[in-house]
Amino acid sequence: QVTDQKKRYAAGVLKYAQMGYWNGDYEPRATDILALFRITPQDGVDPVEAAAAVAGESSTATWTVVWTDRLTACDMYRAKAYRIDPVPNNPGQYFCYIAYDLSLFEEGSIANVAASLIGNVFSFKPLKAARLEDMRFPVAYVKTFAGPPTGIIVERERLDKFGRPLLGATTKPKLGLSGRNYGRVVYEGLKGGLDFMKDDENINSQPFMHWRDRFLFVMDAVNKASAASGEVKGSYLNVTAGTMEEMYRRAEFAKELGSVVIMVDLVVGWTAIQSMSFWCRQNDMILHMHRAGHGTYTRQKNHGISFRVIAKWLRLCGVDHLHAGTAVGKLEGDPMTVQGYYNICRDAQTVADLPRGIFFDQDWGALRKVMPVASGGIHAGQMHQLLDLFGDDAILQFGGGTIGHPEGIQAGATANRVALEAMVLARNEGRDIKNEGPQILRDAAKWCSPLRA
Ligand code: CAP
Ligand code: MG
Repeated sequence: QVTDQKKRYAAGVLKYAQMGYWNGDYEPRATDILALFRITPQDGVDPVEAAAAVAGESSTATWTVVWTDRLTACDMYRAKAYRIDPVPNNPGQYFCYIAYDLSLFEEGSIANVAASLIGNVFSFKPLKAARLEDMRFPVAYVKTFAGPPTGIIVERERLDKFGRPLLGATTKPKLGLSGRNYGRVVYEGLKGGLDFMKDDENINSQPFMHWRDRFLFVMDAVNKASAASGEVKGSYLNVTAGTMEEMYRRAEFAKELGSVVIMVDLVVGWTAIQSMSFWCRQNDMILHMHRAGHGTYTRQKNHGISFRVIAKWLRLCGVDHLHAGTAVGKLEGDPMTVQGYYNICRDAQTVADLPRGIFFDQDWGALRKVMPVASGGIHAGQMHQLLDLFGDDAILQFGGGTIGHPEGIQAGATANRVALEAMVLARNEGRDIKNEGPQILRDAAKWCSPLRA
């Protein structure tokens, strides 16, 4: 193998490898940031060279040796591709492992991590495709981030809700309701038994309902439903806007009205998310994160970025709720892979788990835990599957599955709450909810007409 590699060096095929971006003997250090890319080299491109090129372009290299390299500690600063494995059952694809020295990154900045890791490599000619599958952050780097402002434990204490998943619903239709009608939907959903209502991703401040009207009517609904039920309730007020100044203004108003939670969307960008997280920490607010657009780069199996990487970045950035998929419902998702995302959100230490798509152990260094959100075409009839797949520390969110109920919104919310409580009770009594779930639901429906409907 070594002779073969020497020959290829001599033939000039392994340019990036020759520049020092491949080191098959390298033992990653505990302080290195590690990345796993799935690469598909172009026909005729040596996989070692392709891996070295990814390491090069995501750290210090450009397409040729430059004189100024020698003015830096270039041996240390070069990322090192140190391992490459063919991807089972996918001819032409390779898993390549790359180690980065900690000093290549700015403390507490996902924008900086992203600029390196996904900056150039995805349009690089020697590769047909590249996908960032997973990353391992050393605790030394994790501790440069503040993480979730509230976290699962503090959120449950503030809400005074324990021992079951939380329930939510996205107000529908997505666009077009006036403030007053919007508030009515929120009131009915919360009064019927949900813990949270949610603004949709594309509700910001449109001509049919300006943001202040929405906030006023929503908070009126939240306060009335809380008073009527004696429970703490909330509605994720989406503060996503065109500038940071405007987002802060909206968040301040939400706080002034007594909201426990605000929402931003992934589309605002990494730095904006970190800034909103900081604001939430200062103001004792829960931060809900919706992930609009993620499918444009997370869904392809051989190109783009895995959502597990996005989830890791978001936990570092500091969000409290994160849409992480369902595996049942209207959107694509494999149950084991989705469970892997939930583990990233909720583990104190994430352990490598290949069937769930997790390649590295990850020590979260006491960063708080993110509450994963299951949403997208789910309804009360799937309660046993959802509870079995995700356990208690999750938010189950039924938009159409509440507001589409044949007897109305409040009935939809009640059906979901009763289905959930029946299922939690059955599980706590030791019943096999996975298999007996439909029967448990039918039994509960005998006493609950909204569930029966
Ligand atoms: C769900 C939803 C959410 C998706 C996002 C929608 O509505 O409001 O945006 O769930 O997906 O607009 O589709 P329904 P994910 O409950 O009516 O389906 O949670 O996977 O990021
Ligand atoms: Mg939505």
